[in-house]
Amino acid sequence: MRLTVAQALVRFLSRQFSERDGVEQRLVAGCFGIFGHGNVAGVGQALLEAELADPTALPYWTGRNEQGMVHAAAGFARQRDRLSTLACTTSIGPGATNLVTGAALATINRLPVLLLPGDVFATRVSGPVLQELESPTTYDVSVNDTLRPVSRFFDRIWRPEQLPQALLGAMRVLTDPVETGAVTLALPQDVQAQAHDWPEELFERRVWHVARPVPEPAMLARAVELLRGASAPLIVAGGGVIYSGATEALRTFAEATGIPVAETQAGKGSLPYDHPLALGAIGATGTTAANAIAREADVILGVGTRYSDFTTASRSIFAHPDVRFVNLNVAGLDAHKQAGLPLVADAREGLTALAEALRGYDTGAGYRERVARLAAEWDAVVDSAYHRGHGPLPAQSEVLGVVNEVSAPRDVLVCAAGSMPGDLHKLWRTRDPKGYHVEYGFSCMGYEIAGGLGVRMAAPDRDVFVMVGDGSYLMLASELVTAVQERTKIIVVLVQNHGFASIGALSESVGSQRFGTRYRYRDPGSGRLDGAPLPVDLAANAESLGAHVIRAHGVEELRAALLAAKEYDGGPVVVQVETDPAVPAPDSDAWWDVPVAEVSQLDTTRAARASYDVAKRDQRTHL
Ligand SMILES: Cc1ncc(C[n+]2csc(CCOP(=O)(O)OP(=O)(O)O)c2C)c(N)n1
Ligand SMILES: [Mg+2]
Repeated sequence: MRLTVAQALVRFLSRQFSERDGVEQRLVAGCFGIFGHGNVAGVGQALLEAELADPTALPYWTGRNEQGMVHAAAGFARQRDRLSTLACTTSIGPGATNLVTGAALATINRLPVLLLPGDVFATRVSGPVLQELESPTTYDVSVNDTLRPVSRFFDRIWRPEQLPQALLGAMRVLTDPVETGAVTLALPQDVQAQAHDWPEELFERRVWHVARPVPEPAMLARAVELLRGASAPLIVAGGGVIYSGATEALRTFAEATGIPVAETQAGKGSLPYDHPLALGAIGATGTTAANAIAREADVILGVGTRYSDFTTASRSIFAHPDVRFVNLNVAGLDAHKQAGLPLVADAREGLTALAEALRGYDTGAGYRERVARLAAEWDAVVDSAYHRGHGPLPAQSEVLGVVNEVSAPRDVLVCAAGSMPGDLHKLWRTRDPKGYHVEYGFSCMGYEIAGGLGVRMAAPDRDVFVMVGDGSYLMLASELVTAVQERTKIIVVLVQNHGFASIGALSESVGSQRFGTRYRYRDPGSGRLDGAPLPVDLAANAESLGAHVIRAHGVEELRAALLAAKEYDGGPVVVQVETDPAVPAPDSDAWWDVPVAEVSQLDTTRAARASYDVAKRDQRTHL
């Protein structure tokens, strides 16, 4: 079949499916793009031809910023448990390098996204082409090589003959739960347009099975032995529990054994918040309940977690002198962490096998009661944080409370950076395994709106509440326009506190006096950024982009606005609310390692360093 490289690529992608547990879905459900000279005549032409022949072949959406397109693809993939994703086509040069942040986010969060940047001429006859990087030492690098370290698979298609193998390799990585992340196929602009005779088999319908590896019996036996000897075990549930669809298996396992469950950011939703064995969030942004149990636990069963520094409170939270780890994880990299006993397997398969092998084991009524009591104490803290009645501006925790109370159990909460992820981790009451979507692998300002768009595209039957700070909004709100164009309903709660409340509080805690974290005029007198607040009106900004905007003053107006937003059906709604940045969320009783200056002229820094040195003593490496 004679087609251009780009036409062959589009035709191939339209025929790829993933399958797990017998359920098939499109592997690449569509393509975001921004055109430039590096892709308009190649991939752009192929997408046009495909759309005219069959609009469902590879649906196309126009993005506003390439980074935003990748965020949307990552949000989509996460909502679909990594079984389906989107492609992103870009021009060469800045269009391609704008992908880097999104690619890093996807790879760090282990989310499949397919990136298709244009690249410089393979023939080099027209070089240096507009936006080409010229190196005096080598002619075979381009700006796209910046995508190599942030991609789990990278290939450049210098010749049409290379395309079939590259495509098969790309699909393999996208559908492998261990290897998945950003997959980049760089496409020189002349090669995109080049015709070639392709074998028909290339375009046959292909179904990529997503594996559920089972635990090795020898390792299972060792894990069971360790767990049977535990008197105060704890499960740390990570994102792998959700992606594997293992929440039911987890619940059955926890109920049978009496082992309580603490959740990482990606694992939040593994159990409903009010389950008797749910301790809620663990670590630096955890609940006092989970952190108290974590300090005493003698065996930690990590399930689908990569033990980020927030989860381990920078390696200070697992304080039992003889604590041991059993790590059920599909990825060897994670299974071996904390010198744990590696149980390399799919979360659902592993939990089912463990439940069977641990029959008869129970932590006992006393332990179950202690867990329930600590959880109830935390729940009372959440309740008062939701209903603080702070004035004149509400506290952020009250805003989270109203969003939680107005949202339906199956609605999805999306967030990524600022002070909200930490507050949400400890305070959000999750009622559905797919109801909580905080991107905290990369914690990327600007993910929120774009990621929320992808979530809604993946789950059109759920309302999506995007919580975004003013700083994150300013970083990247442009996909609002995409949501307007597609009439995609997302409810954006824009929390205005005039700067970086999160980093401001962090700055203060490390003795840096909130330096450079407020959005203030430079004061002519002091010469510093401590003048009046800036006259920025983000609600007007959102309005100007075509979003439906509601300005809410205080908690009750916010409630009414969100109820109205739930009823609205004309595309994105932005609800702006101003909060008091000075009210902190309830304390987690946990630490985060942010090194403080060892010598300083400032009293604040010296005091912070003294506290840092004390906290550092609790840090340990588990060997
Ligand atoms: C792209 C990016 N740049 C910088 C940071 C570091 N950072 C984390 S939170 C934050 C401030 C966020 O401000 P805002 O969105 O207003 O949220 P708030 O802290 O006020 O809750 C910054 C600068 C980041 N996470 N991502
Ligand atoms: Mg802010």
